Amino acid sequence: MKLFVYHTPELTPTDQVPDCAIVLDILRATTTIATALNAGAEAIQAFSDMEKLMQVSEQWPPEKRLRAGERGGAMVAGCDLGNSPLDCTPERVQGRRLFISTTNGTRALQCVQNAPIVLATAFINRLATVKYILAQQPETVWFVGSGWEGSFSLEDTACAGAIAHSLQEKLDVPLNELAGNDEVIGAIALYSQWKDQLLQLFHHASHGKRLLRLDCHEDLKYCAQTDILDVLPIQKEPGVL
Ligand code: 3SL
Repeated sequence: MKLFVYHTPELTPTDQVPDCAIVLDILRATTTIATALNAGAEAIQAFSDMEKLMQVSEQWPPEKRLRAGERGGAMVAGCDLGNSPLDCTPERVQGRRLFISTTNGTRALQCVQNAPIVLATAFINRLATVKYILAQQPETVWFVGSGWEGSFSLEDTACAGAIAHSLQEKLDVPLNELAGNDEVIGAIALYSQWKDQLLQLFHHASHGKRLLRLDCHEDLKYCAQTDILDVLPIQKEPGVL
C-alpha cells in the first residue's frame, strides 16, 4: 500500500486516479456528512455548484429532502440547513436525502469522484476508515484535503496524519515504505504533535478562527472528537454517498 497526501483539490493530480480517495474536510463538510448518515439520512448528494443543487433537489419530494448550503461559513439563503453537523439530528435528517454544497468540501469530493472508492472522513469516523482500508487493502490511497479556497488547512492534514499513523502501526511497515510523498510524513508529524490537543489546534487554524468569529464554538468541539461514530460514507455513484 502507498499513501499520498494532497493538501487541496488544486494540488490533487487530475491525470490519474487512486484505488481509494479519502476526502477530508474536518471543518466541517465531511464531519457533517458522516453525522447525517449516522443519524439516518437516506443518502448525501454533494454539489460544488449551488444552482445545480437547487435544480436537482427540486425533482425530489419536499418531505424527503433537505438542502444544506454553506458559503464563507454561513448558511445560503433558501436552504434548510447550513453546514453544522450539530443540525443533523435524527429528528431532522432521518429518511431524507441531504443535498449539500459547501465552499471547499464538496469541491474536493467532486475532484476525485472518478476513483473506484471514495470515502468521506473526519476525526469523528477515523477508526471506521482505518478498519475499511485494512480490510480492502487498496494499493494506492490518496488523502485529499479540502483546504480553504486553494490554501492549506491544518485540520485536514492532521486528520490525514491520524489515519496514516494508525495504518502504519497496524500494517507494521516502515514509514518510507508506506509514504508515497513527503506530505504523508509531514501529516503524521503534525498529528503526532497535536493528537492530545486537537481542539487547540483548531483554534490556531485559520478556518477554525473563521468559525469562532461566527460563534461556532460547539461545532469545533464536536469536530475535534475522535472515533465517536462507527459510520463510513462511501460513494455509491458520482456525487452520492
Ligand atoms: O469549506 C467547506 O466545505 C465547509 O466545510 C466550510 S464551513 O466549515 O462550513 O464553513
